[in-house]
Amino acid sequence: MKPLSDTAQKIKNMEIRGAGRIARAAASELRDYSERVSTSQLDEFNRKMKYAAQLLISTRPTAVSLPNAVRTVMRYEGNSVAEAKENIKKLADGFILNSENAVRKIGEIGARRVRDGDTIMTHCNSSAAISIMAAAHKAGKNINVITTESRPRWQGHLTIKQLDEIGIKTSLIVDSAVRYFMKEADLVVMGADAVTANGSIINKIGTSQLALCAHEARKNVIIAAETYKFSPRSLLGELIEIEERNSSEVIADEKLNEFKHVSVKNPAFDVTPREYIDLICTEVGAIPPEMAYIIIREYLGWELGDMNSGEMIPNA
Ligand code: RUB
Repeated sequence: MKPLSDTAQKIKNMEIRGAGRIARAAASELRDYSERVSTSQLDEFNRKMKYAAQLLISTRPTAVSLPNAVRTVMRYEGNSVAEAKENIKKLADGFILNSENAVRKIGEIGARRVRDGDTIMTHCNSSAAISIMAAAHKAGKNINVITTESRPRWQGHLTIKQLDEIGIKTSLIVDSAVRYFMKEADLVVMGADAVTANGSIINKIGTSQLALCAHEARKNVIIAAETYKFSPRSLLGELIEIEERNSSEVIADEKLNEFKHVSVKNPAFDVTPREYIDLICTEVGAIPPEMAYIIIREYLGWELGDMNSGEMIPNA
């Protein structure tokens, strides 16, 4: 398979997954793809870059980090193909470096909200959320983590492996046990695929029921999210598309075919309203969800006019 379609396929089938990793993989593929485009005609080069950008964006619809990363790289300029390639490399490398630094910074900021002896409940597998736990552990705080399995794709198994490697004590629970164990948790820390202008967050299916349980039990919910996960298009009133994945992730096709009246619903993400979120921890500070609009305006550099232009990459 060609490297561009190979990367697109890996993102689609979740070999590369997690909103931050997806974004970095797309930026790095655009850079490498641009190197491989052999034309000296700028028009043709631009056309091919747009094709690659659209292909990468189409792989997964929910993680806003993906179109935001692609758009960052596609802001390239240059009067020749060579100049354009150089600029693309600079933008892509800059995005990747900023992204890695952002995850580290979120850890440092978020760890201040974790007290010695705390038990943290988490869901799915978020690098940004784990960065907070790792930083708290590194600071010498004795923490325990309760991790959900995160069916149907079992991302909780990735989380327990990562936490185990760091040396953090972790309990693995089934997704339906979150309310049962909420009494043992001091706070909830999770990641995000998207943050909307009104401060809602979109993350792995089950995030909203965990946040609701935490709210009921008066436990704080911290969402770890880099600024490039905020959705500029939500300012235009657009809703984030929730990815619906294949039924075979939930039940084998042969088993499902035994039934006449059964269908499977498999949304990969859900929306947690801002009422259930205490803090969104970004690399530029820990903010209340109500401040999401400011992040979009100040840090993503989006203007409404910009969004209405034909150059707009969809769904960012
Ligand atoms: C992953 C998921 C993660 C966010 C944030 O879903 O919901 O919580 O993407 O991850 P999937 P990170 O496994 O379907 O991609 O903090 O690593 O960006």
